[in-house]
Amino acid sequence: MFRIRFLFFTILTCSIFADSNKKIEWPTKNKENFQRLIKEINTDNYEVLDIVGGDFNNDGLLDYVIAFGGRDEFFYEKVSFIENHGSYYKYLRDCENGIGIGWTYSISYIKLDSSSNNYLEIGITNGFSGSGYILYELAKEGPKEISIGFPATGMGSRCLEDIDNDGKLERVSYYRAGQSQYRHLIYYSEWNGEEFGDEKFYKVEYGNEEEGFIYPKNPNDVIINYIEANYYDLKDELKELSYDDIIPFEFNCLELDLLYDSIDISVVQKNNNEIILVAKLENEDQKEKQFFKLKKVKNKWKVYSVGKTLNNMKKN
Ligand SMILES: [Ca+2]
Ligand SMILES: [Ca+2]
Repeated sequence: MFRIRFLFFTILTCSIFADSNKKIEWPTKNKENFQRLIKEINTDNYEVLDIVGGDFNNDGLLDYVIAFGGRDEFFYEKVSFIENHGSYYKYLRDCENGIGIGWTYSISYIKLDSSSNNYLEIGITNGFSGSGYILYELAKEGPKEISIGFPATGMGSRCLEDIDNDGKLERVSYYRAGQSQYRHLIYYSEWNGEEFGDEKFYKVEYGNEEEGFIYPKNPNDVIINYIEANYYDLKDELKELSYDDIIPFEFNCLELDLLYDSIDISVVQKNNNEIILVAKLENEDQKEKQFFKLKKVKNKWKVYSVGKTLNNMKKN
């Protein structure tokens, strides 16, 4: 069950799960020396789950990153770096997992841009709702962590990919946002040669079958959708849900993901094509009230006006 859930999640985002049937490519040169070294490093008698070769120091010789495991066939227990000196191999050190949570499960040799710099990327997951990466460069003493990408909430995914196909990798973040739509918000940051810059909004991706915005059927759902879209600043959704122009309002959704459970929406006034509802949010941290007037246009409920009190509703 656990594995199915994880796979389902990763398909929606960007991570590629380690292939358990992957054939291990052992180096062919100085093989005995290499295997002896592996035995020395592998004091806990793990299985070798993966070997990735790459010329990290640009000396024309392939260096190797070895993933050891044993708890199951997917997750790594340790990842070791071996430098190729031509006539012999030298163990430098293990790749630290500075994030200290979750499990690592994939290794890749990557370039972030057209420079000669080479990096190692290790995939990491908390096992159910979050996945990310750890990025290393090769320092003299061994692999050095230079960037960790993992969603702060533990929900969502961060990965390195070239979203605009310009040959440079961006750090891309996917967050599941709200419950009124099955949507992921996608943000990206550019690599400037040393670090990833500020996160910028990229786009919304809908995970439903239509892969698009689904207009909510009843007034309550319109309001929840409107509150979420306002919170995440999703202009297209707000526009779609508004009768006219978008009406700015403040509704402090500290626990937005729990909105469906904690919000109370009730009808104040109603006729065939017009309805006024009040949304109340009340818990330990907050107490909020917001009135919404909706009008029916071509069988869709649209937000006509919004206000903190019934007599003070804004209409743009
Ligand atoms: Ca090398
Ligand atoms: Ca790019």
